[in-house]
Amino acid sequence: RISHPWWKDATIYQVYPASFKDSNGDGWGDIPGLVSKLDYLSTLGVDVVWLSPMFESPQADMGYDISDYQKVYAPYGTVEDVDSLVEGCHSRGMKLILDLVVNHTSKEHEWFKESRSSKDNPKRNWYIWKPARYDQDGNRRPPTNWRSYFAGGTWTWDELTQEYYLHLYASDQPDLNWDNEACRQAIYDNAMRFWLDRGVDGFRVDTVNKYSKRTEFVDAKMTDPNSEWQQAPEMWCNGPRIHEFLKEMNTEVLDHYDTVTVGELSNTPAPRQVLDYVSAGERELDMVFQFDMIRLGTGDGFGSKYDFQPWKLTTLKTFVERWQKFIEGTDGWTTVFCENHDNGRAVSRFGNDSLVQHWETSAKMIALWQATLTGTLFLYQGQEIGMTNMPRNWPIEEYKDIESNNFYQEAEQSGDPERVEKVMNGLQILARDHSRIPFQWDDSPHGGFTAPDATPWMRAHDDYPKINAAKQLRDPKSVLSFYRDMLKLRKDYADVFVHGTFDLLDSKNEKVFSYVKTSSLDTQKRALVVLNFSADEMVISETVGALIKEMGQRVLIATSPSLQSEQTGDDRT
Ligand code: TEU
Repeated sequence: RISHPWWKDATIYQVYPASFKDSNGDGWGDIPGLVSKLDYLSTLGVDVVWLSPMFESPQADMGYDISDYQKVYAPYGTVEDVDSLVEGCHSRGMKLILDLVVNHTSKEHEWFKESRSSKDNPKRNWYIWKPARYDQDGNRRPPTNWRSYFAGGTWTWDELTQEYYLHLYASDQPDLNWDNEACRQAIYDNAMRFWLDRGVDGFRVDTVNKYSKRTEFVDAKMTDPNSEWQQAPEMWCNGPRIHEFLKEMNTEVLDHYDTVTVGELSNTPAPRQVLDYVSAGERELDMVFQFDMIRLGTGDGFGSKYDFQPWKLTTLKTFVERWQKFIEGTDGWTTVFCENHDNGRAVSRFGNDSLVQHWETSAKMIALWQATLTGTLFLYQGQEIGMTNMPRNWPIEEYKDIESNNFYQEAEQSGDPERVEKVMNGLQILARDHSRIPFQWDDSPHGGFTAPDATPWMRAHDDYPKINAAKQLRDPKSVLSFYRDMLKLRKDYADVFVHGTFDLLDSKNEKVFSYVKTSSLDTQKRALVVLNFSADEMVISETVGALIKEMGQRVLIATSPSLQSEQTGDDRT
């Protein structure tokens, strides 16, 4: 037995507080609601709960705009409720991690209010302020032409002090200036130590590669001729001091606690660069989310994110293979995930969500796929019951996300109906809203998420009578039961599934995804995984057929009942 840090074998379950469980009938999920479901999570096989931001916030970006790191947004509860949550997790042998959102704050944070109050305020340099530029006609222009993630530019003019401030996301989310030492110390104290001292076990670190901006603030090259704003991730991702900052965060804070960190690395595409963040020897982050696969289907540029691009299974395989293999022979670690609060539902994107036909096998296939991959496994709330995207016929008014709304408005303002249609189609598949609708607990009104007479902050899915946790808990063959079985199997054969090596088979096959996992302890111990990503009945390929002969026909687990019956008890291998 090799001993690993606890978080490598863990299954981590993401809870989006607004939409998980409402205990007081105000239409918003809350921490007491989450506490009431801890037994459900523990029975499923969850080891760690990751709670998305529940801090004080005006909710311009659903809590990713924090106005006080040490307070809880009142509809979610209180700091004492978080204490009960920590206690509730720990008493069940589970851990709790929070979101660490410190690339930016809300514009309502006291720090920003002070910073914007005058040019000589001591906190002026806690944010990034720049003077205007003026064009030939004397018109005021922002310092650069950068496009923000949420459409529009990255600079907002402040009348009082006559300068622009930088925001990579909404103008409500000014970027903190990590180059300022006092600002970094305040972050460590307010956003980190405060919660670690209360027993929290670590953080999911939001937008972690964006703290260090490049020192020269120059225009990005024109990639979108239809817009005045140009994408410029190279100006702020993986900047010059980023590794210094992350090392400091460890020596100053994390090293003094037993924690786990998982950082979000959008726009860090190369394995070598990713390793710089997650190599254990570097002491920066324990693991990261790399975004290649989760971005499948999105348009190439910032501005075209919702121009849906059909994708091929072979591309998905390439991404999975790359991020499975990049740690081989290194001291790095990887993660496995196919859903979160920023993306559409996996069964609707990677599988088939037709309730009349394929939904159930498809959701189980995704479980089988995810639970047999190497790395720390992350599940997003509702994935375990196969929750699907919002119905296609829901109008734009049901989309509440700032990003969805900004992209839609931008299309409308273009005056081009085709553009509007294109963006709407993209949103119907990819919008962040799909994962944010209420959790479907049972078949009572609003899927049992809130009181029957309450108005949930987002509408519950029309299909909750068919897809809900209560129904699936009663059924040993349900998607939920399958997830529970898969999580157990993953633990029983952790050397193969969590820590094993990955070898892709039939890389060119566009319908079936097959691979072999080999134990990290004994290379004779192998598992063959065969996943039919198509709606067609497929015949086993020659390569797979030969392997089945070589390995013996012992079926460990299958999504199809006929295959399942071939399972041979103690003979399992
Ligand atoms: O997301 C950052 C990020 O890298 C993007 O994937 C983001 O989801 C957006 O869709 C870009 O188009 C994190 C949070 O997960 C997200 O919910 C926040 O909106 C964002 O940071 C800002 O804090």
